[in-house]
Amino acid sequence: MRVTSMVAGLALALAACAGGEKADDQAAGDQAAGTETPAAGTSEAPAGTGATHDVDMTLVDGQYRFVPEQLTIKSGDVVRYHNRQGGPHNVMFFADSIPAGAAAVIDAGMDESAPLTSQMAVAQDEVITIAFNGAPAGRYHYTCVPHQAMGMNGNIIVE
Ligand SMILES: [Cu+2]
Repeated sequence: MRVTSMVAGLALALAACAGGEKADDQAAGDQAAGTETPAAGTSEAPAGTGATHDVDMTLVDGQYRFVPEQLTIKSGDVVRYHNRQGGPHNVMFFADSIPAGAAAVIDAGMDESAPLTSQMAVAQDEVITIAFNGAPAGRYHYTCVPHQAMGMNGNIIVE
């Protein structure tokens, strides 16, 4: 945990340096990282080492919501988000509302469209799978981008 935080801090410092020195290099670096991400996650659902949990993405009585809205899991568990009603939906974690070191875990455990942001679940019953392998304990606050303004938010608590 402590080492992970230090590494994350170092990465941030390096990123800041690169941005300050040469915009072209940073853009190239970002592009390279972007091509690596799908390869690391692959298009297959990431495998977890623990239990599997299910969360429904729904529209009930005019309210867009994740059900359950809060879910407690263990590091290594997998959460499957089902597009039940009112889609398309997705899952986007707030960078400032997840534990230190969690961003790398999410990046590795989810098929992303952008950092900390899942692909969009468009088809009925389409599933977004997130593996929390090596996830640090704490609260992971997230939203559904299309319905963020409507308060479609949720929390994963990693024990
Ligand atoms: Cu939604």
